[in-house]
Amino acid sequence: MVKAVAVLGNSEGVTGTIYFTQEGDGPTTVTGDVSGLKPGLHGFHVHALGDTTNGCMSTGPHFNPAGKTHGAPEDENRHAGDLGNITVGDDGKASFTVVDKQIPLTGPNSIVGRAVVVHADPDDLGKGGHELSLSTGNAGGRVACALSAFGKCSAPNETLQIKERLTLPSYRKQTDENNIAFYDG
Ligand SMILES: [Cu+2]
Ligand SMILES: [Zn+2]
Repeated sequence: MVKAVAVLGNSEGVTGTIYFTQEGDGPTTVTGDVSGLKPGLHGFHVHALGDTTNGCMSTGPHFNPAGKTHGAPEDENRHAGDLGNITVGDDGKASFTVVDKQIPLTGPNSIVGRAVVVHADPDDLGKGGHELSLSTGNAGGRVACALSAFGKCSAPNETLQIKERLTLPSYRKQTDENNIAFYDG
């Protein structure tokens, strides 16, 4: 099991944590909690670069190793990074789980080290007829972004278990000796 995490935060009060897990060559499960967004749909993508020197603008276009046009997650013709929309409630919060086959955590098309981006507006999934529909889904500004990096927790409810495990002397010794950044299982 490979695990990654992206921790979102911006100056306008958007915060969130997005966990990724992948078992072998299987699909990747994305579990996230984001808050501080306006209610409604927000485009949610993996962008090509992990570069935030100019904020979310420098994360490049949607991750697109197959050279396709923008689409919905279930479409044949889509960018690998096209994860559709997240739905934000009236309280400004979104909790979501996405299972997707095109965003592996290992290998040449790994998304680890790339950026996860939440947009200001809905992603039209390539079907809006706007000049940007087939490149970005016309999802508006990049409200928040974060790099996905190797992590050790796979979901919010697992965090506690791992904290408990960290207090075990045998486990602490192992992680201290190896300086483990992530682990299998
Ligand atoms: Cu995007
Ligand atoms: Zn796209």
